Parts: sequence; C-alpha cells; structure tokens
Amino acid sequence: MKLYGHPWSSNSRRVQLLCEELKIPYSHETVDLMKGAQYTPEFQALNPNAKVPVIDDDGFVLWESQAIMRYLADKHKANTWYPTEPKARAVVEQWLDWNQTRLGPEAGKIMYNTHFAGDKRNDQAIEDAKKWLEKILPVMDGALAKRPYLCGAAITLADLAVATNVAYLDHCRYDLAPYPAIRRWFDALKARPSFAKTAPKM
Ligand SMILES: N[C@@H](CCC(=O)N[C@@H](CS)C(=O)NCC(=O)O)C(=O)O
Repeated sequence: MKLYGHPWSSNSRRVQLLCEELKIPYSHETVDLMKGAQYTPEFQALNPNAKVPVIDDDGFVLWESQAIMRYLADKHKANTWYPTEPKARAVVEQWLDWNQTRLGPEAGKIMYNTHFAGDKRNDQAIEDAKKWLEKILPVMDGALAKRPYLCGAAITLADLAVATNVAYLDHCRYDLAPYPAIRRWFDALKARPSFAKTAPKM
C-alpha cells in the first residue's frame, strides 16, 4: 500500500500511526506541500481536493484521513481499535467527528500560524483558536478523567486521530497544565513506539 502524506501533516500522521500499530506494510510517498506538489495533475488525479493523506491500496484509492483509518481497521479486522458492536463503534465515531469538527480546525490554525505561515502569520487567528480551545479541551479532559482512553479502557482509532492534533498543540508549546487528564493520556500515547516512528524530524 502507498500512503501519500507529509511528515508535518497531522492528518497523514494518524494514518501512519495506525499502519505502525497494526503492522500494515506501507510505503510513505512524501508529497511536498511546501513546493505545491499537491496541485500537480498526477496528484489531483488521486485526490482532486489537493490534500494529503491519500492511500493507494492495490489500486483502491481513498482520501480523508479518518475514512482511511476506518477502512484499514475494518480490512484488518482490528476490532479492538474499531469495535463492531454498535454502541462501542458509535462512541469511536463520536470522537472522530469531534476531532474533525471541533479540535482539528483550532489546532490547525495554531500550528499553521506558529510554524508555517511566515509573513502571512495571523496572530488574531491564534488568539481566537486559543479562546475556542478553552471551551473544547475541557470536554476532552472531563472524558479522560473518567477513563484511560477516549472511548473506555482500550485504545481506539479515536485516540490516534485526536492525539495528532494534541501533538500540534504540544509542538506549539500550548500549555496543557490546566488539563491533567489530557496530559496523562498524551504522555502515555507519546511513549508508544508508533509515535516515535512517525514523529516529524525537526
Ligand atoms: N479532512 C482532510 C484534511 C486533509 C488536509 O487538510 N491535509 C492538509 C495537510 S494537514 C493538506 O494536504 N494541505 C495542503 C493544502 O491545503 O494545500 C483529512 O482528514 O484527510
């Protein structure tokens, strides 16, 4: 399987993390986003959205990081990571949707404006995102105060997906001290070999 991604992309990293955790063989094809490689006709034939990640699994092409995670978990029968029992699965879906709609956009704004925007840096966007996080992160901290992982006693797709956005905050030195349960959870995830293996090189 080919995974088209970028080392600094949280969306790519969550797919890579899952591949490492499930020991799915893959080759990582770097799409140089800084040089606009996502806009080439070759890449847009794979993903007309011009975004990473994309997988090519023996001719089956799929984009959207969390759709890719679901597909791979189902394909490899990773039932603890992505339960088949309806209620257990629904809780994983809940946190995946929350990740895409609540946490991801704010973490992305902070990461982009802190590290990649250059002279387009928008300090107001960082401040606005931080304000939103004051509403968003307590929800996650409250959940993790009651259980080791987002969906219960076992690690799931949701933990990997959400952790890549928390990694952005961590990288931007966002202070997680007010959220001790998130800190504990994130430190445990960071200690997994998959996290070290997929960490972007500074
Ligand atoms: N919802 C998509 C988002 C993908 C996305 O925004 N990828 C970024 C990298 S983190 C990208 O490729 N950006 C390139 C661009 O916008 O030009 C997913 O989860 O896969």
